[in-house]
Amino acid sequence: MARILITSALPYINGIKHLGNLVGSQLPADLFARYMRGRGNEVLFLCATDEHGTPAELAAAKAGKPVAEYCAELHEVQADIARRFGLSFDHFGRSSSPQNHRLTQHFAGVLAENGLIREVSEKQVYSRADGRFLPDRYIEGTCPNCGYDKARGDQCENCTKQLDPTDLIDPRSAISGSTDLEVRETKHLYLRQSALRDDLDKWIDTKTDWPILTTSIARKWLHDGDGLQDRGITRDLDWGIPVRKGDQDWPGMEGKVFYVWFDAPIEYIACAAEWAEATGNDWERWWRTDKGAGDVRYVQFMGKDNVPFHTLSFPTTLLGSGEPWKMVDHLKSFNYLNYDGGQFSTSQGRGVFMDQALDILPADYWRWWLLSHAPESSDSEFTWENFQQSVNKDLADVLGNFVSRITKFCRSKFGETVPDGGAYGAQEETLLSELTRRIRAYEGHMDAMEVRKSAQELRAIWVAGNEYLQSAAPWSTIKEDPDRAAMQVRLGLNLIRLYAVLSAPFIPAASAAMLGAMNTQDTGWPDDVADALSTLPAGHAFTVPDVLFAKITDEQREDWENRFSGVRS
Ligand code: B3M
Ligand code: ZN
Repeated sequence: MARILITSALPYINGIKHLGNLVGSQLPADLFARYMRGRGNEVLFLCATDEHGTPAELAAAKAGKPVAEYCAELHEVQADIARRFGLSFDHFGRSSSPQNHRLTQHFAGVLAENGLIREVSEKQVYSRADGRFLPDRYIEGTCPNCGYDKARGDQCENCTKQLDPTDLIDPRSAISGSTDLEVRETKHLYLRQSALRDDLDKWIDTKTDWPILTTSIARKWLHDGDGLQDRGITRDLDWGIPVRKGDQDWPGMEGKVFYVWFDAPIEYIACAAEWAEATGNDWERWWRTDKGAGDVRYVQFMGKDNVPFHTLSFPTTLLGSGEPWKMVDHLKSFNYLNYDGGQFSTSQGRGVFMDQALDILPADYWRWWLLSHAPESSDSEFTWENFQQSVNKDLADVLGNFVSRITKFCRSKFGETVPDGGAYGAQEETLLSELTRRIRAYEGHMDAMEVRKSAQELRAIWVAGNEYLQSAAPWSTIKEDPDRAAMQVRLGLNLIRLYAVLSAPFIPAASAAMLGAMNTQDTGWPDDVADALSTLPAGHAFTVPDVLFAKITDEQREDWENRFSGVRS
C-alpha cells in the first residue's frame, strides 16, 4: 500500500467556478484520488478556497459585503457545490485559516534568516482617482511579453508570464478604469527566487516523466529573457496575512500583508494541519520528510497558468526554508477548455458554471464528458452537440443500456436473484482475456494520469461487455440451453459490479447505484478478472435499477445552447 498526497489548485474565493476551471484541477485530482483509494492505497486529498488578495477584495466590494463575511459565505457555497459534484476531498480548507497564518509567517521568517528575502524600496502604481495603490488585479494593461491587452498586474493570462504592475503597458485601474496613475515609493519584501535558480533548474531536470506542458513552462521562465526574476511577496492591502517574521513584528512592514500567491500554496500544508486538527490525525506524516513523509508520493493538479507558481515560487519557499518539507513528485497540468467557439470567462460570465451545470443534469454526466475530453495535449472545446453525443452514446447506449438489458432480462426469466448453472465456453474465455488486457491498460493510463486515454479504455471495457451480450444473446440461448443462458446472465450481472468498481473514479454516483442494485458493498479491485466475475454467487438477490442515464433530447440541447449563449446575469 502506497501513501499518496494529492492537491488540486485552490479555487479563488471570488465566485462559483466554471467547467473549464473544474476540468483543469479539481476534477482530475478527484479522479486520481478515487482511483488510488480504489486500489487500496492510503490517500490524503486536499483542496481549499484561495481567499486572499485582490480577487477576494474586488468580489466582496462588488457584492457590497465585508471581505471576511464574503469569504466565509463563498467558502460554504463552493464546499456545497464540490460535494454535489462528488469531489471527494478529505478536507476542503480555507487559506485564511489560523494554520495558514502561522505557517506563512513561519516561512517568511526562515526565508529571511536564510537571506532569501530582500527589503526593497520600490515604485508602485498609485491611482489618484481611487486614492490607493493598485496591486495585481487592481490594474490592467497590455502584456509587455505578448501584447495581450487585458493582462493583469500579477500575471498575463494569455502567455502565463508573471508580471509586476509597473510592467504593464498603458495601465488602467481595474476599479475605476482611470488612467490617472502615478508611481509612488513604498517598501516591500522580495523573494530571491533568482538565488535558487540553479537548484530549481536541477530539480526540474530530474522530472523526466512530467507532462511537457509542465516542464516547458517552468524552463521557459527559468531561462528565457532575463531569467528567473525575484518576486514581490507583500502588498498594500487590508485583507490577507499580516507580514511578520515568524511570531515577531517586521519593522517597516506594518499594515502590509503577504501576496496571495505567497500564502496560497502554503495552504496545501496548512490544509493538512486543518484536517489533522478536525480529525485527530497527524499532518506532519504527510508533509515533513523527517517525520514520516519520506515515503509519500505527492501529486499536484492545476491549469497551465498556475504552473510557474508551483514550479518556481512555491519550490523556492520550500527549498529556501532549508527545512525538510515534502516536495511535489508529479505535477499534472492542463491546457484550457474553451466554450463553444470562445473562452470560458468568469469576469464575463461566459460558459457553464458549476451550479448551473448541476441545475440541469447530475454530476456524472458532466464528469464523464469533461474527463473524457480533458484538455491534456492541447486546448479542447465544449460544444453542446458533442456533449449530447457523448452522453447519449457512451453513458446511455453503452453502459446504461447494458445494465438495464441484463437486469431486466434476468428478472423476467430467472427472477431477481443471480441464476445458477452452466459453465464458461470459448466466448466467455475470449471476453475474459480481452477484459484482462484492457483492465491492465486502464490501470496503466490511470497510474500515469492520462485522463483521456483512461476514459477511452474504460469505454472500451463497457463496449466489450455489450458486444459479448449481443453475440451471446441469452434471449435466444435460453430456448435450447437454459443453463448456458443462466451462466451468461450470471456473468452479465457480475460485469455490472465490475463496471461499478472500474467506473467509480469517473462516475461515482452511477457506480454507487449499480452496486446498490447488485446489492453488494464489494468494491474489490479486479486484480484477477475471473475472480472478480464470480463475486456475486448464484442465489444472490439484486434489483433492477432506475434508468442510469437519460438521453439528452434535441430540444433540451437547443434549449441549453440558447440559455447559455449570452452572459450570466
Ligand atoms: N487560486 C488560481 C486559480 O484558481 C489560484 C490557484 C492557487 S493554487 C495554490 O486558477
Ligand atoms: Zn502575455
